[in-house]
Amino acid sequence: MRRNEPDPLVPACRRPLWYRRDDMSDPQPLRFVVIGAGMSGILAAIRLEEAGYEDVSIYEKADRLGGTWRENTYPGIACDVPSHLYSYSFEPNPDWSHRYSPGDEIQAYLEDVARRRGVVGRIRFGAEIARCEHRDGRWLLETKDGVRDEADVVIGATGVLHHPNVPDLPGLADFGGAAFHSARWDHRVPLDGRRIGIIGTGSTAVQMTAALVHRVAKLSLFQRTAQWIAPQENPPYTAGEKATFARSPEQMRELRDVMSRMFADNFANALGDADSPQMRMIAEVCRANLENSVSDPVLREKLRPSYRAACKRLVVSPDFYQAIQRPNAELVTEAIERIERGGIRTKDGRLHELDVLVLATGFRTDRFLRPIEVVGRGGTRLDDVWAKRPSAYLSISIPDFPNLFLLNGPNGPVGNFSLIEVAELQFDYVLQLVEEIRTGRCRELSPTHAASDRFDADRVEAAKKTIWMTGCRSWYLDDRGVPAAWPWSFERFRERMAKPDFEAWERC
Ligand code: N01
Repeated sequence: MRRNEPDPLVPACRRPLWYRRDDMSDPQPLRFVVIGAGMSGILAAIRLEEAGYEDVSIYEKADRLGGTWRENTYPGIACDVPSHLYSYSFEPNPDWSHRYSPGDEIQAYLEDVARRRGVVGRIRFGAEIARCEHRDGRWLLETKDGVRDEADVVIGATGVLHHPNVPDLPGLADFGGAAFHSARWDHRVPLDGRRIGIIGTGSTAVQMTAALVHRVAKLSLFQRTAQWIAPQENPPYTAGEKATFARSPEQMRELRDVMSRMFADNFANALGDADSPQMRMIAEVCRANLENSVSDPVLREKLRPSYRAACKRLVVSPDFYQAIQRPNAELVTEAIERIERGGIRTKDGRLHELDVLVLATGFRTDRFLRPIEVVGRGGTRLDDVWAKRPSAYLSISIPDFPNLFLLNGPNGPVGNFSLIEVAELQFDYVLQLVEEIRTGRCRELSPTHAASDRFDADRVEAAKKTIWMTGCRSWYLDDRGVPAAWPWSFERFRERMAKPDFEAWERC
């Protein structure tokens, strides 16, 4: 028997005695637990309440909501999805300061929406779910502190870019100054006039470099791999534009729709076809940006990637190239030998003296619900099912884990679409599944193994054509080098999310 196949000795759906009812048509009051109070968890709570579900609790391990936007507070943080698109469709915000607004505005927006929509009262802060077990048709949950709860339906909204990737660099613990990961910024550490080292050249490091170089005495950027950088202007919205938005939410919705279409047509949809004209255009824009922005030919060659643009998650910046050319900035391309008390020693023997060291080294992107111990039907353990790599049918649900639905789960449209839009579409789908349970048409829902395997095989096949497989290292790639992301168009995602394909779901 393959590990993921159901144990034939365990009935597929166990219906507990208390559930046996003659009249299956009576609506059932369902209890929901949402894990995580970030953008997706807040969305789930709002949409559940709108749908008439009253028994909803959110468990949040931190003492504040906001997820990514609570945790990432590094200087220069902003979202590279336009703000009117990176907003809930039902909560347009006329006050966005810029086309791409800074992180603290997004955090304030989420807090404001959660407060006004009555979500905050549902959140149990400082409560980290450690275990979820599906037993006798219900989910039994337990926090790290031993608090127990039960639910009919669990929504996993634990995020994608959440667990910091802290590299195993020799001597890291010996560093004499302040050292922290970009998602654990220590705001007590003074930066002005000091020597700062940044390891990494992803979106985070690029934003941080541009924000810090004016403040510090010296900025050393340690580059393992060069990045293609697309120029991106970020104009502020004028008072007049904001007033127009406030008067006319309809106009904001139209803007959102236009942005969504443009984002999909000009960029996101084209990622699935490495040979598309849009990919060629993006390559040309990035190349011209490098040629026109960097005057020193030696530095320009150091900054020139050896792979195709958008193979890694495309980095956008209006000012990184200017920042790295400032006299107090240095791009270090020599590999890191070790960290020492006084700074970073590179393989050429040079010591780069530092007061502050920032690890802009990304995230462990294969975690999702983990480290929560999740035990599904018949004792199936998620750790075993995901031992090689995480997977989920349509990125939403896993065979043998009934009534557990993920938002922004494995292999979804991460990185190439607005994750708010993605989560909204996913939740529409989940609500239709839940409706089956509410109306008593079934008690448990999980995808069949066959549907899940087919989805995975199709996804892996389609991934071969994507730009992500054209020869680079990136956080999109799984242990086999296959992009763990939705390889098709956004339209296709929309279509798949519009209505559940019930033949792919085991209902009992
Ligand atoms: O992380 P990354 P990120 N020694 O994984 C390097 C979103 N985001 O935090 O390329 C030396 O992209 C690694 O090197 P290499 C967005 O989706 C969005 O920057 O693997 N270097 C790489 O340069 C983004 O893609 C926004 O060779 C090491 C860097 O660290 C995602 O978050 C802003 C190393 C990691 O880059 C992650 O971005 C910020 C080692 N041992 C983030 N280990 C916007 O909306 C790793 N690296 C704009």
